[in-house]
This record gives sequence, structure tokens and C-alpha cells, in this order.
Amino acid sequence: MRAEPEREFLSHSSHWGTFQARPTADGGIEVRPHELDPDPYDLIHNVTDAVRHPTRIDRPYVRRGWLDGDKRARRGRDTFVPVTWERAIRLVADEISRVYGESGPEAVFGGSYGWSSAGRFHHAQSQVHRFLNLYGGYVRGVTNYSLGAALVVVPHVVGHNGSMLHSSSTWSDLIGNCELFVGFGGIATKNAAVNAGGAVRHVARGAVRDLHAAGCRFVNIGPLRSDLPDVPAQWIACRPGTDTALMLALAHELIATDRVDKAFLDSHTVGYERLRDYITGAADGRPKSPEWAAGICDIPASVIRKLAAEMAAKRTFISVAPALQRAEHGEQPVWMGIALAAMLGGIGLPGSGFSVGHGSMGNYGNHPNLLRNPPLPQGRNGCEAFIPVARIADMLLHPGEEFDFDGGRHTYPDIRLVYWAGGNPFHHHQDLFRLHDAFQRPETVVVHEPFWTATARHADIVLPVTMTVEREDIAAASNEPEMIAMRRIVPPYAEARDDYRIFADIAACHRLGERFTEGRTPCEWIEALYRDWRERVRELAPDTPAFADFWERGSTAIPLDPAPHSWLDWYRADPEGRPLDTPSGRIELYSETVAGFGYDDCPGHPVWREPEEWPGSPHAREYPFVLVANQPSGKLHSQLDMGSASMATKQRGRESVAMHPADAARIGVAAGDPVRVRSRRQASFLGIVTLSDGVRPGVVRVPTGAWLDPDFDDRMCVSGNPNSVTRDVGTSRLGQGATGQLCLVAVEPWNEPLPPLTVRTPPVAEAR
Ligand SMILES: Nc1nc2c(c(=O)[nH]1)N[C@H]1C(S)=C(S)[C@@H](COP(=O)(O)OP(=O)(O)OC[C@H]3O[C@@H](n4cnc5c(=O)[nH]c(N)nc54)[C@H](O)[C@@H]3O)O[C@H]1N2
Ligand SMILES: Nc1nc2c(c(=O)[nH]1)N[C@H]1C(S)=C(S)[C@@H](COP(=O)(O)OP(=O)(O)OC[C@H]3O[C@@H](n4cnc5c(=O)[nH]c(N)nc54)[C@H](O)[C@@H]3O)O[C@H]1N2
Ligand SMILES: [Mo]
Repeated sequence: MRAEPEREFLSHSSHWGTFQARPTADGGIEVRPHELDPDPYDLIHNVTDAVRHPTRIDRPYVRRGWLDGDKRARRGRDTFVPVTWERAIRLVADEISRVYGESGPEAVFGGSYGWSSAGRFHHAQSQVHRFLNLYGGYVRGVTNYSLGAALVVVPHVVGHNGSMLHSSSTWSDLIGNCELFVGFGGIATKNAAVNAGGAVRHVARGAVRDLHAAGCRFVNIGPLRSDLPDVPAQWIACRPGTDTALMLALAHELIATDRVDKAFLDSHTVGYERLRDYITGAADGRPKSPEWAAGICDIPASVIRKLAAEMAAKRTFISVAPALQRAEHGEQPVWMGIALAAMLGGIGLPGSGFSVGHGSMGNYGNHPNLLRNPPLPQGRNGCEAFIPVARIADMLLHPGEEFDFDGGRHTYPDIRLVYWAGGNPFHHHQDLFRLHDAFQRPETVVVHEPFWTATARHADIVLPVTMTVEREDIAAASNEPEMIAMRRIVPPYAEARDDYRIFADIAACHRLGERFTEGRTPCEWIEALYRDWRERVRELAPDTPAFADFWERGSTAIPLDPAPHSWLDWYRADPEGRPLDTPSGRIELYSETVAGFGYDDCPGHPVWREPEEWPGSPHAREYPFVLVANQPSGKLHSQLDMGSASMATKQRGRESVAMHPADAARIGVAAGDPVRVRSRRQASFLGIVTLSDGVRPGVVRVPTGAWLDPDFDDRMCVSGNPNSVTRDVGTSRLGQGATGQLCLVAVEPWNEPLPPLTVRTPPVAEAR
């Protein structure tokens, strides 16, 4: 017998890293880091365990009850009937004809939030939007789960042209200039693994070490010591959800000790006097002093005073992790963080200023693109109706009701058809048992998925799709120096098809196939997207190779702006000549526009407002712990939850519940014990205790992303998904962002046998 020739490693990419891969003899794949990446993360290995996992969806399925005409009963807990592709395509096409014909696009929710996979062409959300636009459009979701509050409040404060979300200070600007890095939420470089569209060069951990070597001191403010893992740091274990009070007290101290940069405030901001009167108490009789904040944040006033003095004396950079604004009143720490940086006067100077989260994503701090990466054209959405993306359950449960958003008043549409491709709402949304109830309302739910996630299990028609390693694409993320040829590594699993082909086949039933495909195969699309980009990029990078050459080499350089820059340096230099696009042209510490909306939960300047659930609220008697449900270190969100890097963070296949040893002793549990975590939603989940003195007492940390394994009768998730208990309310009437990061919970020992996990086996399928 002759040995099979060794297959060569080919380039491929994912949101969490670029790698090389080749097929193995048993139908799986072998993965190794890419030489372009100086600091690869373990997450690239998750795909190995996932590609032939039993939870891959092997063929199209239709839910039993839906097929029987009992449309809504048992959605999410029903059995499935396998069908041929022909039948599945016909069923979806007929539903589209029916719902669009009877009710138009206002009855179709196509927001389809979710990260799906890297790759410019096969990006599922772009594909589904392009598809639904063929029929006149769809109800969309605006903003995102990541930055819901910031995306709305920041433009009121510094304009769209001043937003730091796409032009944050570069690491190269900070290194050697920044003397003090104050990280609210730390610099959680576990999160810098990820860059949407395909992470290539991971530099954040190295940059933090370089900053430290250049003499910068670090302060990590927040519930977890591990939020600043790469260098020595002072840890100020502030109560979660109270950062705005701490910032106000820092500002109070700057005023009291006459350290405010009045010249900068005069030349570059408006509204300082209004904010100052609130801080000093002149406006409401309550000075926001360090003593005032000490009681709220549970840190000594002396620590606040000392930090304020140091911030005024040194070149200081303030970073607010996105997590802080993914909570009730999430607009406030962002607005107040900008105000504090303005009072220090360092905005636009090397090594100082503000950002929403260095370390929270691979693109922050990197040099920005000079040109846009190739996008897939999506057509035009003719439907006006929208929701702030995280109001999905409210929309489904309350059609016709009104809601506020950024100064407008809008009405929830009446949704009859939900179409989801590339997201997992039964991971990303809050209060998942409420979402389960909400998902009973539409007449039909269609989901495209590679895996039997809880969302796929809530579908009526489930269509199996390929993973990236089963198709070809090009990867390109913002602020990354290389575009990557994503080569096909293995053939598609079972009957899985590309989202593109599925949409093309459905569109063909309505004679819209040509309009969807423009007569191109996926390879022709990829080549065309590349060709268009190369045309645009030519002037800047004349050596950019032709497609065939790029494909063969596996990567090509993306031109980036090489100059170090500090956020708003251009505005600092010329505030009159190059104003911000705010009403005043300046940084608005008080906004007439926001004040005019009349929202008590987000007035005209930053304020401290008590969240409904926090340690100071009456609910804390029954629910004494703050649950911090942050991003998982072992995977992206819920993706490839069964992979080795993800499973390594779990115990007995269930999520870890990290807590302080003193808290564990008090409730009578030890490391490795199962616990039940309950909330006011009459819902709970099971997890396994881990102990660390790096967790603030009174806090439990449970990462998001464990695949929901629901016991609907007990409203309990047995695999440990924290969104089974989180609270589903908007950040405020202004931003209406997701608030999943924090809520109050009770934690108690679980003394019964652990219920079996069903989430890593497929649901019950009937014979064909
Ligand atoms: N409690 C709490 N909840 C949170 C957060 C939090 O901090 N706390 N964070 C929030 C944030 S910031 C975010 S961004 C969201 C993330 O929420 P999502 O983006 O919805 O999460 P993912 O797990 O990335 O979901 C992507 C899904 O797409 C599927 N997929 C991958 N490739 C393809 C493809 O080619 N085609 C199709 N059809 N499907 C594909 C994957 O299998 C996966 O199920 O979660 C939010 N939820
Ligand atoms: N490995 C990995 N990386 C990721 C992701 C992933 O799923 N996995 N998701 C990506 C996405 S889509 C996004 S949007 C970003 C999100 O980036 P972030 O929102 O910054 O990420 P988190 O891990 O949720 O939160 C960071 C830290 O903030 C702290 N924190 C929480 N609440 C508070 C508070 O009230 N005050 C203070 N001071 N600290 C608090 C928590 O301890 C937490 O560890 O991450 C991206 N990176
Ligand atoms: Mo996100």
C-alpha cells in the first residue's frame, strides 16, 4: 500500500485569528498558527473539534408541529422532520410569497444580528440582507450589542467625525508618551483575540508590555483582577455598575484642588459650567465628593483623591471597556469618561485622552485603513420600520406599542416571519426564557446554521450551512495589515450548502435568481470583490498583485496610515478650522439636543443614576451577588463552544462560576461544587464553582456563550448560559442598548445529581 501524500497547509482566517490548515485522514482538519501572527491565540484550534462534530446540521429539517399546521405550539422544544433540499427551498419560498404578499416587508424581521464568520463574500448577515432586499426589504435592527449605548451617545458629545470608535489612539502613540493608563474594565486582552472580518496580527498583549517597559503605570478599575493580565497593575475593585460615580468624584477632586484645565475647556468644549454645578452640588445640593462616591463604589475616598492627583500630574489615558456601557445607564460612563479626559485637558495630545476599550477588540490601537475593505453590495432596504437591535423580544411580544430611541418615538411592527442567518439570539439576547416566549409569536421562523444551536432548535425550517473551512473567501478586517485568501480545506459536511447558494435557489423560485447572483459563482464574486478593491487601492499600493497571484501567495498587504495618532489630535490643533460635527462644533459636556429629549434616565449631561439592580437596591437582599456576564476567553461568543480552547475553560462540560473564596465559604460551597444561580426573572442556570481572590467579593463571573440547554418547565439552563437569568431592558430611552453584562443573582449549592447535558447531541429527528 502506498502512503497518502501529505497534504499542504493552506491559509485560512477567522474573526479570532488567521491560521494554516490541512485535512486529516479521518475527515477532520489540522490547524497551525500563521507566520504573519506574532502572538496567536489558542482559539484557532476550536475549529478542529467542530468541523465534524455531532451537532453539525446534516440536512434540511422542518419542525413537526409547524409541518402539521399547529404552527406555534412547542417551538424550541419540538422534534424535527428531515426533508430534501428541494422541499425545504419550496417551503421557504412559499412562506416568503405568502407573508410578503399579505403584509409586505414590515412583517418580516431580517435584522439577523450576529457575527457569523470571517470572509467578505460569505458574510451571512450581508447575504440575508441582500436577499430580503430583493423582496422590498425587511425590518432591521439598528446599532449593535457591542456598543449600543456608545454608538448613540458619542455622536452627541463629539460628533460622528470625532468618534473614537474607528480612530482610537494608536498603541504607537501611547508607548513612550502615556505615563498613567486608567482602565475602567482593565485592558482585557483576552478580547483582543478578535477582530471582525479576520484577525491577522495580534499586537495588543505585546503593546501593553511595551507600554509598561516604557514606564507607564497601570490602574485596573473593576470587579476582576484578571481584566489587566499582562503587566503589574494597581487593582481598584470598584463595585460593578458604579464607575460613573467614581468618575464624578475624580472630577470633584480636580475641581476642589484647582487642577482643571480651564483653557482646554474654554477652547474646545461647551457646557462645562452645567456639569460642574452638578458635580459640586451647586445644582442639586449633593456634592459628588470622594466621600459620596466611596459609599456607592465601596472604595476608600483616599484612594479616589490619590488617583485624581496622579491623573492631573501625569499624561493620562482613560479607557472605558465596552462592558461598562452594556449595562443599565451605559451611556453615562462613556460620556463622563470623555468629560473627565476633557477636564484633564489631554485630549488630542500624545499619550493621553480617551477610548472605549483598548484591548476589547483587535482593531483598537492599531493603525487605521486608508481605504475601505471590499464590501458585498446589499441593495436597498425599502422598509422604514426598525428596532434598536436589542429590543427584539419587546418587538415580538408587543407589536403596535411605542418605544423611545435617540429622541424619536417609534412603533414596534407586527412580525409574522423571522429570518435569521449568522447569529445566535439564544446566546446573545438577555432573559432567554422570555425570548423563548417571544419566539412563540411569529408564524414562521427560518434559520440558517452550521450547528444545532438553541436558535436552530427554535426554527421551523432549519437549513444547514457550510463552515468557512468548507468554502473559499477573502478575509479583511479593519486596522489589519493583510488581506487573507481563505482557502477551502475540506468538502462541505453532509448536505450543508453555502448561504449564498440557498438564497440564490429560493430567489430563483420567484424569478429573482439572476438579480441575486448577477450571474456569478462564489469564486467569480470573490474575484470581482478583490478586483474592485485592487482598482481602488492601486494608487496607494501599485504593487498589489492580481487575483490569481494573491490567491496563490495567500495574503496581500492592506495599506494602513503609518503615522501614530492620538484621538482628536486634528481637532485639538484647529478647533475653529476643523470643528466637530456636534451642534456647537465642540465637545459637548452638556448637550442641548439630549436635554431636549426630556429623558430622566439620560439628561443633558453625564449623571449618576442608580441601576434597578445593584448592591444598593432593595433587590440585593434576596439576590446579593452581582453577576458579571462578560466575554468568554476560550471562544468568540457562542461559536465553536465544543472546541478544545472553549472546553478547557469549563468543568464537567459546564460553565465555571468564579467567586471569591470568602463568599464561597459563606454559602457553603467549595471549588468544583455545582451551584444554581437564580435571578428575579424566576429563571436560573447551573454551573461549577471556581475560586479566586481576584474576584471582588459580592461578584460572580460567568462568561457568556455556553450553548443554552434549557429545562423549560423549571426555567433553568443546565449548561450554564448566564443570559438565562439576565435582565432584558434597554440602557436608557436614548440608546436602548443591551444591558446583559450585569444583574443581581442569588447563588446556592446544588445538591441533586446534575441533570444530563443534551446540548452537544442533535435534537430528536424523525425518520424521513
Ligand atoms: N449577558 C451578555 N450577553 C451578551 C454580551 C455580554 O457582554 N453579556 N455581549 C454581547 C455582544 S458584545 C455580542 S457582539 C453578541 C454576540 O452574539 P452573536 O454574534 O449572535 O454570537 P455568535 O455566537 O458569534 O453567533 C454567530 C452564529 O453564526 C453561526 N455562523 C457562523 N458562520 C456562519 C455562516 O457562514 N452562515 C450562517 N448562517 N451562520 C454562521 C455560528 O454558528 C453562530 O451560531 O452577544 C451579546 N450578548
Ligand atoms: N475571546 C473573546 N474576545 C472577544 C469576544 C469574545 O466573545 N471572546 N467578543 C468580542 C466582542 S463582539 C466585543 S463587543 C468585545 C467586548 O469587549 P468588552 O465589553 O470590554 O468585554 P467583556 O469581557 O464583556 O468586559 C471586559 C471587562 O469589563 C469588566 N466589567 C464589567 N462590568 C463592569 C463595570 O461595571 N465596571 C468596571 N469597571 N468593569 C466592568 C468585566 O470584569 C469584564 O471582564 O470583545 C470582543 N472580543
Ligand atoms: Mo460585541
